[in-house]
Amino acid sequence: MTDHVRAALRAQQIEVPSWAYGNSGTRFKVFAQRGVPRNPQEKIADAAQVHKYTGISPIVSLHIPWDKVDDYEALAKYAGDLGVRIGGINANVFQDDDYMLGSVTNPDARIRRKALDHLLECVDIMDATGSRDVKLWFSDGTNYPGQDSIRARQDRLAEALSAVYDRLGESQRMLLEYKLFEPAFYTMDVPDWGTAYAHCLRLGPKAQVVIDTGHHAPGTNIEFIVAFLLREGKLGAFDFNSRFYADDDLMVGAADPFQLFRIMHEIVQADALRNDSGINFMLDQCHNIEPKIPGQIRSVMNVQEATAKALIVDTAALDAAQQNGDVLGANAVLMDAYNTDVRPLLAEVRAEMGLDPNPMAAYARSGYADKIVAERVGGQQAGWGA
Ligand code: PSV
Ligand code: MN
Ligand code: MN
Repeated sequence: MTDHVRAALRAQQIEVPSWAYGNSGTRFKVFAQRGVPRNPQEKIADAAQVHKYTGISPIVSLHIPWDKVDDYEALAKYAGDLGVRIGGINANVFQDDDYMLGSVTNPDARIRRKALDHLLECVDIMDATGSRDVKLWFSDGTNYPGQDSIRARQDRLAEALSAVYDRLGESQRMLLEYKLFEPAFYTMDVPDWGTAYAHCLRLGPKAQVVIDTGHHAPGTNIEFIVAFLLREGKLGAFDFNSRFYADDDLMVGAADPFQLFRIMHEIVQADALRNDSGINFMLDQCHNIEPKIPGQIRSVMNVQEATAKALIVDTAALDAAQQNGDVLGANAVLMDAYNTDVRPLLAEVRAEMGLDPNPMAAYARSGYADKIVAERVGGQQAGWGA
């Protein structure tokens, strides 16, 4: 396999979420697992294990206040000592009683101010951790026609976003995440990529759109959105996960590995895999019934496999078939890559990186799972899905 494919695979970086290591579940039940982290430090330690065995996940996103600590600089140093660094800061303006009718779009100015103060606090935390991105997802919306003015809520949203934007430092960015529905069921205030894109466009170059792969209507062509936003320079990040029905937050690549390949194909074709492309490849998942660290390792490997398949697409043959209007030929070029077993290639790449060729087996052998079960009593809930 050509050197550039191997080099791209060695350089790839995937950011893991701190909340994937805590207990999570559905509204019906959170099943507690033994050995889960009791604090942000232990979540970071678990994330460092994922990096230790995959070699391509050196960044951990935080969610505030789930990961609240007194000293964020010290937390960043702690992460660094474990060989990882703190990435995106995810704001949380959806878990307070005050936010029942919205956070930044709430009709009550006092509650809007409280939500905005939290978003600004997240930027302060970025200053301390050296993070580049603040990720904004709003549960804001309405459940019934007439409940509130759709237009006024957009005005309130724009006002809050602009206040956060103005607070960003030179090299900091704001990532705006959309979601079709849930928890609001009639209108969400940021329901789709078009709404997120329009707000980001008005704000300026430091505002970018996040695609959470679980946040669309069934059947939505996500790779089209990827291609469009890439072309406009407005794709800031992914929240990768997979879904069978709605926002399932299952392991990326589990439900539809072909979709993941099609997404990575658009990324590779746009030369956007490079770490300086400004696209943050994050996971946003919950491991409700599977063990968490292996769940993350598997997920990173799934993204890596889709990436490897996208990298081995015969671009010259694809171009030629497309130019010649050879519909079946072009499709065959893509399917050839997708149907290639890239696991031997990835095993070789890992060996080149000084890693075990089989990250799942290496972690299982390491004894870390038994160690945390013995050491940690009373693990924390992820903060989600109680
Ligand atoms: C909302 O469903 C979301 O995808 C946002 O990214 C939140 O921050 C995250 O889930 C929490 O898990
Ligand atoms: Mn998300
Ligand atoms: Mn989600």
